[in-house]
Amino acid sequence: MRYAVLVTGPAGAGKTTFTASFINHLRLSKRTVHLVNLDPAASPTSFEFEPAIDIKDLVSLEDVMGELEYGPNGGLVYCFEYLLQNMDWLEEELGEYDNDYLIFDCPGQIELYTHHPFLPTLVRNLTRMGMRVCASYLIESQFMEDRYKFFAGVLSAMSAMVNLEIPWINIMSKMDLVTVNKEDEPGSARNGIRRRKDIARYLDPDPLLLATRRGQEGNVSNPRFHALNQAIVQLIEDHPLVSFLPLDLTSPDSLETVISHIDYTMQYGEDEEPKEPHDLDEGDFQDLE
Ligand SMILES: Nc1nc2c(ncn2[C@@H]2O[C@H](COP(=O)(O)OP(=O)(O)OP(=O)(O)O)[C@@H](O)[C@H]2O)c(=O)[nH]1
Ligand SMILES: [Mg+2]
Repeated sequence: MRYAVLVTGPAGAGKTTFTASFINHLRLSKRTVHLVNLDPAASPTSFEFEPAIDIKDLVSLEDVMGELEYGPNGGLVYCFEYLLQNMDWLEEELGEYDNDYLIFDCPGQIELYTHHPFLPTLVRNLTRMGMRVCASYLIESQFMEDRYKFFAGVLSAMSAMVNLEIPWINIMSKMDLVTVNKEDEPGSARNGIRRRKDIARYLDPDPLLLATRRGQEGNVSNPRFHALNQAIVQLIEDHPLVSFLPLDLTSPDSLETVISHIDYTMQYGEDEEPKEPHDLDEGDFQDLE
């Protein structure tokens, strides 16, 4: 059986870094894992592990920009169109990996997750090839510093989930950057220090975070936004699709918990009993009310 994990999410969310830690962890557990680089703009120095399959062998952003005079964004879209037309190239490359775990490091272009047909087509192809596919979607913990940015992240995750319709894990990355203040100090969130209770409200998004503080942060005093916020609150309340697993790469337990959830959604190791994911209560940031 082959397993494919797509590592997705907006620019700079920590996809490439997570991918490397993921591979490292699986290799230490003596599992066969390979990196597939799908980012035509990735620099060769950004990888800790050599990709087994690299989209840049088919098409690179640098060449597209140089030869066809595209800008960086148009160039990326061109690269994906090109890959879409050359799926047989990818299929051929993937053919060599028979019984393996493949981790796909995806680019950070948000268009790719909201409306571009590239990822749905890729998923259809992988599924047709008999792979079990799941996606992880990373947003970084700094998104919790600004509730509007955070809900934009939640909506982007929802939109990507609906677009792909495959088993899905949302991850709050870079949790090492969040310092937790146990005291209920007023204003602590504004200084980048959060209470554990607050963090729990973000990991399992509490739409009231968006509704109750209207106008208090200065940038949404226009009443028209109130109606919009209410509508978004309702959407998130009615469709609670998104919750986040915290990922702190400085903690091996945290990484292991996230990986156990990914394994579980794909029922990794079909001949074994399905494994329960690690209990989230072991993590640092849950259920602290
Ligand atoms: N503190 C901290 N920094 C991180 C972590 N993960 C990534 N970073 C930093 O965040 C930046 C972006 O990380 P990448 O892994 O390249 O992010 P990416 O999502 O692959 O970025 P793109 O491919 O450009 O979309 C780098 O400077 C990393 O060093 C983390 O867990 N903790
Ligand atoms: Mg990257």
